[in-house]
Amino acid sequence: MVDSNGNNQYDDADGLAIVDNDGSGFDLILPARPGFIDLSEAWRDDNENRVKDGNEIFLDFDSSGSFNAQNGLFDGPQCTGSSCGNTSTHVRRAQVIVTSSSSALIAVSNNGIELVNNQSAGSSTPVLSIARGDSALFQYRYSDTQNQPIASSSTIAVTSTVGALDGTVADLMLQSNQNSGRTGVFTLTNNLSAADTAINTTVTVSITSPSGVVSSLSFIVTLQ
Ligand SMILES: [Ca+2]
Ligand SMILES: [Ca+2]
Ligand SMILES: [Ca+2]
Ligand SMILES: [Ca+2]
Repeated sequence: MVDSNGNNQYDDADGLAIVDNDGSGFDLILPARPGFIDLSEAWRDDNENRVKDGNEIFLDFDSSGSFNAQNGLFDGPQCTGSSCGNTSTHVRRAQVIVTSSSSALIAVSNNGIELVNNQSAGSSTPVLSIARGDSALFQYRYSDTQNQPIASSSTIAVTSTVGALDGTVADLMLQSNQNSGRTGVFTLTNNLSAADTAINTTVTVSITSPSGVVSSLSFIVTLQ
């Protein structure tokens, strides 16, 4: 609440209950107008919809056996107004936690077209051909098995048996709770000399989880 008259107490002069907040705890809520933030009992918003659904657990502050919504009263100490409720409340703050699988999904695309992924049988024939001296740009997307971020501290490595790689070919997964996978970009250059004959190179994207589980995706590119 905002102590608008500066007397270190909640009193009627400080304003009435502000009920247009979801009380989910996902946001640090500070009142933008006189009054106090009126909170329901604290609950765990399992489906992140900012609504207390019937199957979500809650802290039963008043031991009533049921979930109490906002009560229109100021629940906290130093209350002298006509809207005083409980003398304390559960202070809460919510944070999304992602539990990642050790196995990773990997897909590689070129020019916006997916070439291969590690959920289906890989191709034993070349997926692309690169002229001598030219480069091709590849994007790879990776996630855990639920399309969430892979485990933090996983390592990501891109290798090729022939040709020159550049870009994000060695990376470390940082902590993240974004609701999606992550992408990297690399180029493969056909650095064969004029005297060389065309050759196939095998490119591999490999992800190693902190527990040592390796997920990888290999594909063949012809260096003309
Ligand atoms: Ca006051
Ligand atoms: Ca919910
Ligand atoms: Ca209750
Ligand atoms: Ca209240």
